[in-house]
Amino acid sequence: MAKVDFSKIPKFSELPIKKGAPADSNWGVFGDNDEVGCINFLTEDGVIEAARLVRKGKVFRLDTPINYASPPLFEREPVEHVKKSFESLGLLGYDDVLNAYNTQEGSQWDGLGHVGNLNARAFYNGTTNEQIKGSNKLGIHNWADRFVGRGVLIDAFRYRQENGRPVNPLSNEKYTLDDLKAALKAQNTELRPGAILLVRTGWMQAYLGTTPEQKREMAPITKLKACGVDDSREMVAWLWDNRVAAIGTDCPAVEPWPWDFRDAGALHYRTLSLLGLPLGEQFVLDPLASDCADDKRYEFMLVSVPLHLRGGIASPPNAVAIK
Ligand code: UVW
Repeated sequence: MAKVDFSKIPKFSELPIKKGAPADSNWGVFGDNDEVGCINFLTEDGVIEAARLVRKGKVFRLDTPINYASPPLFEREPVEHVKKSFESLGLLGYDDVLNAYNTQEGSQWDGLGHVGNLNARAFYNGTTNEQIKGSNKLGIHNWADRFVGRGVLIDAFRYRQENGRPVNPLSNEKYTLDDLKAALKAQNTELRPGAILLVRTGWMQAYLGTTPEQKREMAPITKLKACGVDDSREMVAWLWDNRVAAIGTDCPAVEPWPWDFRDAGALHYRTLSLLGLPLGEQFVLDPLASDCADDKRYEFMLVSVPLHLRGGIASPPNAVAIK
């Protein structure tokens, strides 16, 4: 992890800094060859600061169990878990084999090779489609030992509920920037540079409360409706100006679903391809949120160890929050 001089990072209003780079992109800010994007905001000092937040010894797993969604959302394949036996070799033992494992079947970080910018026809930092297809450029392996820092939870679902404006998570309602800021204020939580931001939208709790039949009905890409975070320019300006290293949510797409793939203003494009900002989806945040509400501490150490998959597009977060 390199040292980052946060005072030298340009403000959103100063972007882009590189000639020819798309509007609102940070391409070149971390160097022309950078492949980790906003994960650069996670520093050694930040890890030490995060470790100081561990006071109770409580650990919260943030990933769904593999195959939790039945069927998986967005028509992703279910995993077939086979226990391969070695009995024929005289050994009473097994290996696991996961057939058709899609790294986005449940909780996931979207890596920087997941989507490219429509207008520039390029991925983060100008990476070409050919490079994504034919090399390990922008692969998830670049984050394998980098994803540790101060986690901050915004319980936006609770905030909206307590303020008499409840969100229906199984609709495409959005949480605005004002909602997030107001929830932070109500929680008395500060967003400092290098935060791994988690936003509880209430989707996971609502989804888990549906019947198997309802889950089957809502899973197809054309049927799913889910709440999420507003895709506005102000939202990404705020994330960038606060030096947020990653944003993870308990909903399927971070932004409300459905979003229009042809809309260059979609949050996926604004974050992953223009800012190199990781998006996290389908996280398990309810037990953590309940603990934060109890002790009024919405900050913790967050340790995420993405798959060490060279060139990988995405990964289960393999994440824990430690308080
Ligand atoms: C979508 O928006 C389809 O979500 P994901 O990042 O999982 O592709």
